[in-house]
Amino acid sequence: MRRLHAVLCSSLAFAAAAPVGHAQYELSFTTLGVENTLSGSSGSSLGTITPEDIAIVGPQTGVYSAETLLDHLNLNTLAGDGDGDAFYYEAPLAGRIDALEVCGASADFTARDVFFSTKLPLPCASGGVIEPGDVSGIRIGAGANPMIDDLQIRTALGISPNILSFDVDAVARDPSGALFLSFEQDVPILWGTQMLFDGGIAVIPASALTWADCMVTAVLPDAGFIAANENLINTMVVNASVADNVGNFIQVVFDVDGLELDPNGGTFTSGSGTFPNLIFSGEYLTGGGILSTAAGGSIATINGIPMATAFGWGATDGTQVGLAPGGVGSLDGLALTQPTCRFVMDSSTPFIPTPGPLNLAAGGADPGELVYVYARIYGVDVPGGFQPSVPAANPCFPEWYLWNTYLFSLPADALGIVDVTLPYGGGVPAGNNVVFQALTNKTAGWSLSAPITLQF
Ligand SMILES: [Ca+2]
Ligand SMILES: [Ca+2]
Ligand SMILES: [Ca+2]
Repeated sequence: MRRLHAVLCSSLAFAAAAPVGHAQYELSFTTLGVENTLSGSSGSSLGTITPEDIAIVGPQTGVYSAETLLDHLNLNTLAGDGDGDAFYYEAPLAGRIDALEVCGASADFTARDVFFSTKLPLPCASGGVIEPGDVSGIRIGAGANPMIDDLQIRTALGISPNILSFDVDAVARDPSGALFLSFEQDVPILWGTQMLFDGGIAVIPASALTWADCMVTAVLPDAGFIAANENLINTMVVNASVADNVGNFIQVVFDVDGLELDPNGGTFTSGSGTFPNLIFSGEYLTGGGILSTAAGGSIATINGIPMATAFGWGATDGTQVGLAPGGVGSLDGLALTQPTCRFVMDSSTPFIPTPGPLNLAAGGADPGELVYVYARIYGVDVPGGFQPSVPAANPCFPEWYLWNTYLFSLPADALGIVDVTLPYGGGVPAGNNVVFQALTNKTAGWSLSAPITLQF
């Protein structure tokens, strides 16, 4: 097996992150409830989208189905044992991924370019806690990597420290550097002179934010304001004339939960200014509906596909974003990108305290291509530890998790998935965690998967 390792490792060194060169968009999103992919993902655990998973749908997924981009087990591995309880598998981890943004080049973004907000505080093993009011990523080495944090948002919008339940639930970054935000609760802003309802949208203009790459390094106090209040958003919802997941007319948004720039451009005007058109999801937009501020309120269109069903034409059933129909709820976070490399591991058996089944799944391989699965026993669980990784240039997950044990290789099925359940008879000492990572040759080059950790 040494030779195989040598071949694969040298292949990684030559892999280049070449642009995919596709004009169409992919939509990354999170969901308010548990949903299933339209494809079924070959019956693997990748076919379940929980509120702690990030899904992606678009032209690169083969069939038009949402698929897992990053599973909660991947984020668990990235964050490490942040709560220091010497237990490396946490469920729930972050409650929900309730806001999503991709920063940097939107072509060929990787897991480290994904920024998000959480419902619960997410402690990171090597430093920092991602608070519900932050928008953050997790940097290599398991530390919080904020795009903008709770305190900066409070400063820019004049939100009192006495407001304890402060939770970002939608974010969109204008290429100009402005940030659009919505919150989970109604929040008094500008020192109580205005109320931003949960169905409204605030803006922090670019002139009030200093950026270093994808991180806000300074904010101007009290420079943000309401871009669209909840009444305006509700008017837009009515104007869109959109059906919910049982075909009923939707009259109010209830809560804006996801935001992104409208890929079709244009602007909207409110009482406070003129802004780029935004697309948004919301709590009453069931069936995974997405609307736009364009034309006074309309059904959003991505790659020419309407993102909801017009009232009178049946239900919005979720298939427009690649979810399996049947009571599909609303979308939570939204982020549009150019098509990107997707290769991810998951498992339906994250905690294996005694001998029994051990499930490993990988998704996003090219159909028929061999998927190589590797592992590394991290060792006896220490409080606050995390699985070490090193940067590795490849089109998919940008780090190698230092695996040293080859497990198996199998060809991916027609959906690009390998799903194996092995009889695990013991062998890993109890109280150890094991990191798994897959490798495959994709059209874009030799690619590493997002890693998972199983707890023994
Ligand atoms: Ca833990
Ligand atoms: Ca949040
Ligand atoms: Ca909101």
